[in-house]
Amino acid sequence: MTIQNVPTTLFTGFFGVGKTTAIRSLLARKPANENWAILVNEFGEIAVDQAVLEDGSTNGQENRLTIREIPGGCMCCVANVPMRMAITEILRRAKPDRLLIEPTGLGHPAGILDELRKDDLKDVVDVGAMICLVDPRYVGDARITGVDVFRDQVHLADVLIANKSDLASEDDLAGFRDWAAALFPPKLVIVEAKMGEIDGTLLDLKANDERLPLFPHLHDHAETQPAPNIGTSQPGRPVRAVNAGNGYQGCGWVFAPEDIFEQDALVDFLGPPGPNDLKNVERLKGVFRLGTEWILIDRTQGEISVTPIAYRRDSRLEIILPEGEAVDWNGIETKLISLLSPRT
Ligand SMILES: Nc1nc2c(ncn2[C@@H]2O[C@H](COP(=O)(O)OP(=O)(O)OP(=O)(O)O)[C@@H](O)[C@H]2O)c(=O)[nH]1
Ligand SMILES: [Mg+2]
Repeated sequence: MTIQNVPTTLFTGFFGVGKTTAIRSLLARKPANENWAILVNEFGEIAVDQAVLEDGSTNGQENRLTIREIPGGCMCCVANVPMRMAITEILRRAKPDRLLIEPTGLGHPAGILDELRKDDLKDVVDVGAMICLVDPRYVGDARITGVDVFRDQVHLADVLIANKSDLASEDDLAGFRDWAAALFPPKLVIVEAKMGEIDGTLLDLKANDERLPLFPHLHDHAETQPAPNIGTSQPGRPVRAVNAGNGYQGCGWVFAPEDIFEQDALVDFLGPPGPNDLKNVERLKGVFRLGTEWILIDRTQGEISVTPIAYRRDSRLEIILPEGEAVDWNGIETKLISLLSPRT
């Protein structure tokens, strides 16, 4: 059976704005008879979003959902897992009715769109309206709006969502509305949302193929590095991988499934504010075993949340900081190991 014109939606937006949350919200409302496939691409080498998305699929429909992670940088530049191969493979395996793609917060939407619209993929996927989530509290913050990748995410989007509207003030939302209304070319849809609860019909909107990137060169300068072989963790001896690029640096750890953490000590350490090294965290997320229970710890610049999670494979953590921030990954690892419950 040839696979053709699979409706495909790209979810863009900066680190921690709520892309995975929006996909989870849509999954919770997925028609029971539809197969969906999700491709998630993370900046760091240690993937956490897959665990979060699997958690959202506990409505008895696991067999109608296929998730694939591409860790370690921009998905169309990762040398050892070319994006087209990943897409072809997931489509062949899942034969989905719909494909949702979440690039990293620093993903170059133009590069990804180019890949989706050329050669063999152009008939296989039917790319719909691009959905970009923004945090209305930061549309006036030049540290974010001045970043070329962010500007292209917004510029190329057909649908603009002000997510986290519950955390924004009326002034923030008014600022967002003014900013969004002034964008050119105009957006098809501009909406406000909380916890990524967006209307499912947005997935069926057509893209405006005439939107051209402001910074087409961005993609050309992306680094392409093969993912490292990080080996296998042993109890009390995690493995780790560092990653850098596009103005950020990250480190991720995988702990052995036997390793057990204690929630309060972990949350105290991971902040905010956390130790000096972690004061300027851009993004931190991890899943941890606490005996029989497991939790997701999710920290953005300003907030941290701790929630139970159904994932049960291994404890893993990914931390991202702006490049140039002094950070002692060895020291953080030693501290994390010291937080493990003694083995009996
Ligand atoms: N209060 C509030 N929290 C939200 C909202 N949307 C998402 N969050 C929380 O923000 C954190 C980050 O959400 P994610 O969905 O993981 O963000 P993301 O864009 O996928 O993050 P990356 O993939 O790391 O770039 C999580 O703790 C979410 O629960 C919202 O509308 N309101
Ligand atoms: Mg995500």
